Formats: sequence, C-alpha cells, structure tokens
Amino acid sequence: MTTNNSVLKWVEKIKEIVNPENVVWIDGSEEQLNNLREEACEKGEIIQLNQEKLPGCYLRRTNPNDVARTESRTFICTKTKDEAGPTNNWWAPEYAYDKLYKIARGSYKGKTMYVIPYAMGIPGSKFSKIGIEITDSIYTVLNMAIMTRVGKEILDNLGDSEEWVRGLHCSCDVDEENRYVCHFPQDNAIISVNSCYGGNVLLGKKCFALRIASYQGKNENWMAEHMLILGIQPPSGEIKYICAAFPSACGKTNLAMLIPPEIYKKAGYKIWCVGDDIAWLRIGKDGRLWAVNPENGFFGVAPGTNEKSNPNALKSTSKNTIFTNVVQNLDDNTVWWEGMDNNPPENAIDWLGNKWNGKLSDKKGAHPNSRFTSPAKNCPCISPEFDNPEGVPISAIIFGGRRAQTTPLVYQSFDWNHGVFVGSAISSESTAASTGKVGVLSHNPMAMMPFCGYNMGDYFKHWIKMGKLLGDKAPKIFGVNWFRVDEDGKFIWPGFGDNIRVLEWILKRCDNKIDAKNTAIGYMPFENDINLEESGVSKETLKKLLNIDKNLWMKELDSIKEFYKIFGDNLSKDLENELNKLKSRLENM
Ligand code: GTP
Ligand code: SPV
Ligand code: MN
Repeated sequence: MTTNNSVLKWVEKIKEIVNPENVVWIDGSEEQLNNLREEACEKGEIIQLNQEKLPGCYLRRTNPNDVARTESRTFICTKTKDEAGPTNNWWAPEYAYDKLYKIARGSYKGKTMYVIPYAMGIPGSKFSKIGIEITDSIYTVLNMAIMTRVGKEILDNLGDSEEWVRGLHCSCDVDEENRYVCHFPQDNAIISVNSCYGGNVLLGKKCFALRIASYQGKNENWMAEHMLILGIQPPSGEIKYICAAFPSACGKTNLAMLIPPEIYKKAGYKIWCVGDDIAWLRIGKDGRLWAVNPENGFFGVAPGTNEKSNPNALKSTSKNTIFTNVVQNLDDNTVWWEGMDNNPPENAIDWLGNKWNGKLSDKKGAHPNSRFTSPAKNCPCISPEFDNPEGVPISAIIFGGRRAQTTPLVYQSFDWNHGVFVGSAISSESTAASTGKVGVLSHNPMAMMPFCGYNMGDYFKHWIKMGKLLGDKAPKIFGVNWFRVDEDGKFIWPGFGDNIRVLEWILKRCDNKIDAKNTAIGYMPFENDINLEESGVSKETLKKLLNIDKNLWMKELDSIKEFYKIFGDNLSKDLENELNKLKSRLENM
C-alpha cells in the first residue's frame, strides 16, 4: 500500500517482534471493514445488534478488569525525568522499550497483525498529522475507523515523509498487572500492552492527539487541548466559536451538542458541534486562535445520555455505532444503560455478560464508564465547518470542573494570564473515566493532568507564551461549574441545555455588550444578566450559584499554593504573581 521506507521498515521491525500469522493493511474500504465486522462477530469479539433498529451497530463487552484508562500505568518516556515533569509517571526510553518489547514479543502468534494508517485532522490541512497503529484487535481497528480518518489515502498523503507517529498495541492477555501505556514524544512513538479499552488503545486519541501532540505543540507554537469546540449561533448574528476544557466525564460531549431550551430555540439560538473531546489550536494568518477537532467520531459516555439530556448524542448512536460495556436487551437485541429511560429491560445481559433483570436487580447493568463510538457525521448538529481544514476562530475558552462547592456557575478572568491561572487551578472530583476511586477532589489543570506529554510546569509557560503571541486577539477566558449541590447533595443548576444561559452571558462579554461585577476571583454576572426565564431556577438559587465564600476561597488558595509547590523553580513567575494577586484580592474582600 505504500513505498514509504520509514513505514515499511518499522512494520517489518514490529512484525519480527510480535510474530503474527499474517499482516493486513487497513485500506479504509467499507468492504474490508465489513469483512472484519463479520470475523469479529464469529470470534465473539463483538455482537451484532438488531440491524433494523440499530443498523451497523455492534456491542462489545471488555474484560471486567479493563474498563477505563489506567493513569497509574501510563508513562511519558523522555530522555530525562525532568522533561516528563512532576505530574507524569516517567521511565527512561531504553528501559520502557525493553520492558514493553519483551511483553510484546511473540504476542501476535497465530493472530493477524493489522496496520492502520490514520490521520488526526483533515488530511492535507496544516493542522493534520499522520499516525500508523499496529494492533491485533479487530475491535480496535473498527473503533479507529470511526474515530479517525483511516486508509490508503492517508499513506498517499504521507508520501515518503518520516514524520508520523508510530503506535503499537498488543492485547496480550489483558493482564492488568502487565498493562502499560508508554509514550516516547522524542521518537513520535507509543506502545500500549495488555489493554483493549478506549483511551488505552485507540492510540490516535489521548496518546497521540493529546500526549504526543501537546509536546509537538510546545515546540511548534500551537496547542493540543482536552477541549470541546462548539459554534453558538445567536438569533441575529454570526456564529461564534468557543472551546471548553472539562476533565473526563465532566460534560464536554453534552455541552458540545447542546439543544437550547424552548425559549432559546424560539428566539433562534442554535449550537453547532465541531468537536467533543480534543482541540488542536493554532494562530491563524489573522492573528486569532483557530481550532480544529482532530477526531472523526465521538467516544462518548453512555450512562446519563437520554432524549432529554443529550438527544443529539442519542441520535448519533442510532447507526454505525459500537457500544462498549452497556446492557444488551435480549427481547429485541438493542442496548440500554442507566439514565437512558425509566424502563430497564427485564430480559437482558449486563456489561459483565451475566443475565440481568433491570426491574429487579440492585446492580448496575451498564458500567459507569460504558461508551458509544459513533461517527461525527451522525450528529444532527454537526457543524458545517467540521471538515474545514482551516478550523474555526475561537472567541472564548472555558475551563470547568466538577465541584460541589466553592467555584461559581461562571466567572471571567481579568486577562489572559489570569485565565491561564484559572485553568491551572482547576480541581475536579474524579469520575469513572479513569480507574480508581470516584468523587475524590484533585487538581486537574486545564483538564490535562493525565494528558500532558511533557513537564506541566513548561506547559503553563507555553500557555503564557501563546497569550503573548496572540496579544489583543487572544480569546477571553472563563471558568464554569455546572455541579454545585445543595445540603442534600442535589445539583442546584439544571445544566445540559440550560447551560446555554451561561454561554449567552459569555458571548455578550466577548462582544463587550454587557457590564460585569468586579470580584476577587474575576468578573462575574450581575444577577439579572443570567436569563432565568423558563429555567425553573429561582433568583435565590442563582445567588447561591454565584456566591463566593471567602473562607472556602482561602482554602482553595492554600490548595493551589500547595499544588504549585510540586513545580518548584519551574513554576511560571506569571502564575505565582496571579496567585499573589488573588490572595490580596481575597484578603481585601
Ligand atoms: P469524556 O468523554 O470522558 O472526556 O467526558 P465528557 O467531558 O465528554 O463528559 P460527558 O458530556 O460525557 O458527561 C459525563 C457525565 O456528566 C454524564 O453522566 C452526564 O450526564 C453528566 N453531565 C454532563 N453535563 C452535565 C450538566 O450540565 N449537569 C450535570 N448535572 N451533569 C452533567
Ligand atoms: C476521557 O477519559 O477523557 C475520554 C475517554 O474521553 S478515553 O478515550 O478513554 O480517554
Ligand atoms: Mn475526554
């Protein structure tokens, strides 16, 4: 399929290590993918669902030990530990290659080795980058074919260039004790062994488009971020684009596909989805910041997705979708998950593969991190700019997290550097998207803690530098929190579609159409400036949502200070300065 020497040599080298029965190059044709779907069904790797109700849809149940990203087993392998920084696990490259090649050696015996050429971004665009993933898992091939642009054209596009990311995935025995995901940013290489789950093995996604790409971006003056991209079309006026970084399972897919509440719909508001998880951001010829979504599909959280919360996501899953670890309804061979509706199937199989009666069982039927893999084109509100090689110009950047207290519904940073501080100070309660305890509060700067491919101290400096390059064309930066709760632990903001009420305020701020309160933590809305019409939210509640509790913020300040300590001398002086300014503003509150 190619005469590119660097590709051919690498494929030969890997072949010698993993020792497959045969080699198949993925050409991207529907015919080849169809044969693979059939083969995977025969082998029991995936299950074909009801083709009338869910055409082109399949179900996959993973090994129960392999249901989320494993951050503790994810490594950045740079020459020095300092290059990986204090927030990443580090191994020396030689050590990691040796250890992982030993695990990989002979592991494809009797199996087929699939070679997947793929592009992140629109092939031919200056934003786009090419990768090749080798895998022994058809499930991985089929997911990559949805999540990225794959096939022969990608190799044609690559020509004889040596600039592409080498990705090796070996399922091995899916042994969690020997599961490792290693990144070699200085070699453009990734090796992942003993997992078959999402972010661990779809190497174009978190491994390439965030960890490797963030490193490339630092060296080439652009940014790879864990951000959704959406276009908001106000009743009269042009579409404005916003990026938002929230940690895993904190609402990116939901915000990216938001359907406005009736009153906004009637007024003429519309949201266009450009991306739901990753943004690559570059400074355009006009000096503004432009974004593309390097992916071609959604790997979305299934539980909680329903006709009310996210109808666009639900529609995206109606065809050509792979469901992972959801409930299989045996009555009509369709799928179900918690939060889909109030009618769980009685005659079903749970994510573990056991018989399950949703009306009687007190156990969950779908895994909390069960997911759907759907083509982006399926989304009813996919932006007409989705395939634009230039991307879209960004007016605002939003940072958010899952916080029961402390951070308000929305606030605006005073300027770019203060905005970088707001992003760097994000804390969030952990979710099921990564292995480990759920609900634990920890720092997750820019929602990139698990995804930054180099020293996060340098990453902060890179953000500061990008602001300097952008100058007065820099997007405005905001903080949001949809997750504040009352004394009973119930969310007090309705969220989902109603989040457009906050986006409206943000847009007005970007357009200088509205004044704001100058507070210790940033600019904040006057209470009448958040439209509550038909929201069911009272003025009282809004007051609570916007409340700044000095004591809690003093504690927040201590926690940020403590977090910053891990960067030692490498902490940006600009951020230290922002921290001190926040301190004095809080003290004077
Ligand atoms: P990743 O794919 O892991 O990066 O997650 P994500 O950031 O795209 O999160 P997603 O939109 O899938 O939402 C994750 C969970 O948060 C789901 O259970 C949603 O129902 C819930 N959620 C999303 N938006 C809101 C909101 O505005 N309010 C509340 N209360 N919950 C929300
Ligand atoms: C996340 O965890 O942020 C995801 C899912 O988007 S995964 O692809 O597994 O990383
Ligand atoms: Mn994500």
